This record gives sequence, structure tokens and C-alpha cells, in this order.
Amino acid sequence: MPFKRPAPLEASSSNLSSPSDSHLEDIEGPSKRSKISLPTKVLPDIKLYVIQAKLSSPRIAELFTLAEKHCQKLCNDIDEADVVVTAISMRRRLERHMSWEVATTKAVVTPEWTLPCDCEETDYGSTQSPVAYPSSSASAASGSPRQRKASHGKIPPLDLSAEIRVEVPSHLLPPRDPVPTNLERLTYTSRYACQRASPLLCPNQELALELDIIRRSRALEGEERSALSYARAISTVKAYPHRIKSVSQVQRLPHLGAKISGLVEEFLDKGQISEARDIMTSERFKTLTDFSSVYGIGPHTARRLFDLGLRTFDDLEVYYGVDPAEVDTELMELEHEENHPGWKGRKAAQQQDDFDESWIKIALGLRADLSKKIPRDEVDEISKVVMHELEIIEPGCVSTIVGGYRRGKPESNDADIVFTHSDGPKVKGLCKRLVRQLHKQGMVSHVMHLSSFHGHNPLRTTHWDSLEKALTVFTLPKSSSLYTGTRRRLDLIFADPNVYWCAVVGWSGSIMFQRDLRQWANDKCGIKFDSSGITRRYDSKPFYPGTEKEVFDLLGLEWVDPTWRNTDV
Ligand code: TTP
Ligand code: MG
Repeated sequence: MPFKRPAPLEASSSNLSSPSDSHLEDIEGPSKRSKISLPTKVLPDIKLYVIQAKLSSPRIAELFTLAEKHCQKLCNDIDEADVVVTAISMRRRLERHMSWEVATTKAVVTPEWTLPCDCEETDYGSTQSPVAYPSSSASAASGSPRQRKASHGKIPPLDLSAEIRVEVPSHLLPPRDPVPTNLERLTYTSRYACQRASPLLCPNQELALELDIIRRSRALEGEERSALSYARAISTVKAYPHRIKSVSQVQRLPHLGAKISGLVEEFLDKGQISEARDIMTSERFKTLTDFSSVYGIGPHTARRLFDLGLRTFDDLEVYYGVDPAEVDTELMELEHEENHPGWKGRKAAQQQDDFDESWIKIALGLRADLSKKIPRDEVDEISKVVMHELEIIEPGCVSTIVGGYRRGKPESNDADIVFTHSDGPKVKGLCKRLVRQLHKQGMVSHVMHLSSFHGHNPLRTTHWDSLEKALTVFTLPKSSSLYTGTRRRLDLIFADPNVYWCAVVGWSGSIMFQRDLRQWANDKCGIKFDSSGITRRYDSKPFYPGTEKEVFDLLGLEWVDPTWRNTDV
């Protein structure tokens, strides 16, 4: 963004230049200079404001003394200043002290503007002042004044990138070369889904879909064990690499017992499973499916509503007294970690009807939007926009888009993003700060669950992940080329850098893959694994995998790329 040079500076000095045309540039830290002085030709009527951030107390005192000595007026209000002195080199950091609009009306200079004595004799003159935030991009290609200075060996070279980032350790970034999946070392006969290669679409996808109807019906009816059996069978089918022509091919595969083998046989004969077809035509299944698609309505509530005679979304809206206007304006922010199950318990919570009914009301009002699938490019855009806002409040974060997107799904029901920062303590409280920032920018309208951070607890019996997270409703800003105004579900998950890759693995899914990872870790390694960490059971020793592959290495597993973790339909 172009800066306007302040008139007084333009007209005044030969010794000082006003912000000249060049790009935002990084500057040498003030600590390297032991002594400073104002230029001999001073501008007496300049009002000076010193941003004290990144300056040591002695240096601030020195700046003040020099300003006074040279009759420059120090002011307390940044808005009144002609010149702002700062050691801050990044726009986003500067914006914490003054708005960019205000910055563009002033000369924003580095402390070196108050030239060191030894530099006064150099050619550090009217075209080469140490300007922190110069006015246009004109000289970007040729280099800034300070860069030219560097070529004289006087001042170290500068990084001219406008997006100077806090250094992110490479292990927190995705590997430069993706780790290939050695399919030959994965085996579809394994009992554990995390040892099988499960593509997004498998050669027996129709069979998997048919079995999934029965699984969903069982889950809706509260028959959890049966639902799990079907989920396991489906995950086996998903990993079977050949088209099934005869049931004898698969009878010996794990999780395909007599009952499900019979269904496979029926499918091979008739191209469908009669029980699945019956389920599909039942009013009860259709209604329970619709009702439980509303965030916050679990199978138990869905069944209760059905028993009350409710059948349609209109019935539900009347029952819950949905007022669309209210839905549009209200920001829900619920923080009751104590009483509310963590996200991992989300499904369980829905089953137990643990959800506050006011959530249901909100979710019902948002149903039209939230039921629409999110295409991949929009997930990318959401991530970009969110990272931009995060960079403003905490530079140097990294993130991975997880969930179905990461497994290659062309469309997702929500966007899931895991974040961290190489400086662990900075992660604490960051989720809440980001949500507030996104809300301030008009992007997050609802927060369905905001949990606070607590450490990984290896003794916890129930499987809740202990990461800091917010389940939100998000809308892209109007400035986005993909803006449609459609509200989307966005899950933000913050992990300590030590457990970042555990969180990425855990949230990448799919569900059966995760379930079996935990099972494998427990059965074979004596380790407790979940999205919030890895600990050895017998002494609770934590392990901190430095990469995603290291999570697999630690568990003695072959690497499986996320695109081969599609164990669910
Ligand atoms: P989801 O966002 O619910 O699922 P998804 O991203 O795979 O698919 P979509 O959003 O399109 O519906 O959850 C994200 C990941 O979290 C999921 O892939 C696996 C993990 N997860 C569990 O481990 N257990 C669970 O009960 C759920 C719901 C998710
Ligand atoms: Mg998802």
C-alpha cells in the first residue's frame, strides 16, 4: 500500500530523507548500535512519536534525549506525530500500534533515522535514509536505500519480503517431498485399518455404500455395537483391492463374519441388499437421518422427536421456536469444559443428548447453509483467510487442513484446520484470540464449542482430546473471490508444537483409521495415542514426534498417506 510522504519532510532536509519509494523492508535491530545521535541538520518543528516496542529502555531514553536536544517535539499521541520512530519491521506488527491508514500519512522511520555519528560522514544522505515503511514499490526491483548501503558493506543486507515471517522450524512444515506410501507393505488382511490402504473410492464402493445404510440405521437406533461391526466390515471392504466376484474371496477377511458375508453374497447376487433397501424406504430412517443431520441432535433426541410425532424440519422449527432473525445476529460462545464433553465426545454427546438445546435452535436456523457441501477450493480459501487473520494476531503460526479434505474428498461437510506455533507457550489461549479476531472481522458468527487447553492426560479413560479448539460457523469475507455468503462449519484446533503431528494425524481421519490407530497403539505398543499426544502406558512417558511420519514410526507402523486413510465410505 502506498505511503504518502508528509509535506514537511519532503521540503526540509538534505541530510534526512523522507520515506522514499521502496518496499517494506526489514531493518537491523537497534540493539546492535551502541550510540546514536540525531543528524546535525535537524528539522526543528517535527513532532516525533517513538513506538517503544522492540526498543530497550536505554535506547528509548537516548532517543528522547536526542529529540529534546535537537528541539524536536516528542508527542504522546501517535496521531499528532509527523514522524514515527519504530524498530518494528513488519506491517502487521506495526498495525498493533497504529492503523495502516494513519501510517500512510506519516513518515515512519527506523531509529537509525537518528543517525549514528559514524554514519553521518558516509553517503547516508538524502536518498538513503533508514525508512521503515517507505511509500511505494517503485524501487523494489533495484533495492532499497538500505540495501544499497549494504552493498557498501556498512549495513547488513535486508530481507525485502513484505511477508517476513517468524522463522518456522522446518519439521513443523509439510515435508518438501511427500512421503510415498509403500502399498506392498500394507496388507488388506490386517485386523487393523491403520495397516491397510483404503482409497477414497474402492473397487467395491457400491457394496460399501449399501452396508453403510445398515450401519447408519443401527447407529440411529442406538445399536452401537452392531453399528461398529458394520463400520469394521465396511473398512475391510474399502481396503480390498479387487472387485469382489464371489463371497469366497472375502470370507476370510477380518470383520466379515457369517452375517455380513451373507449380505455380501446377496449383494453379489442381486446388486443390492434387501435390508438396506427396506431401510431406505422407511419413514423412520429418513426422519431420523434428517433430524440427526442437525448439529446437536443425536440419535436419542432424534428418536424422541420422532416419537413425539415430528417428521419434518418445519415441525422441528416450530418445536424449537426457531427465529431466523435471532440466528443471524447471535454469537454463541459456550465455554463450559467442565460440563461439556470435549470435541472427541461430540458424537457420544449427540448420542447422550448432552447438547444444550439452544444450539439445536441455532443449528436449525443455519441448516440450509450448513447442509451444503464445501468444495475443495473453498476450503483452501477459508484456510488462507484464517491464516491471514492469525498472522496478524500471532505471527509465525503454521497449520494443516485436515479432515476429509486432507484425505482427498472433493467436498467436505466442514473445514477442519490444525494450528500450532513453534513457540509452545504462544499456543495457549490462541484459539480464543483467533475466534475473537475472526468474529471482529465478521467472519465467525457462532462458536458452538470453545474448549480450553489442558495437558494430555494419559490416565483419562474416556477418549476426549484435550486440544484447544473452537467449532465455529464461518463466512468468507466479501472481499474473497469465492464469497457467496454461505455459512460454513469450521473447526479450529490448536496443538502444542510437541503434539502438532499427533493432532494432524488424529484429525485427518477417517474415523475407523483413528480408532484402529489407538487400538494398535494400545494392543501392540503399550502406548496411548490420540490427537493430543502419545504416552507410554506404564510410566506415562510422553513422546513428541517431530513429523507426521514419526507418529507412524513410533507406533511401528508403515506410513500411510492420508489419501489412503479412507476407511469409511
Ligand atoms: P469430521 O470433520 O467430522 O469428518 P471428516 O472431515 O472426515 O468428513 P466431513 O467433514 O466431510 O464430514 O471429523 C474430522 C476428523 O476427525 C475425522 O476425519 C476423523 C476424526 N474424528 C474422529 O476421530 N472421531 C469422530 O468421532 C469424528 C466425528 C471425527
Ligand atoms: Mg471435516
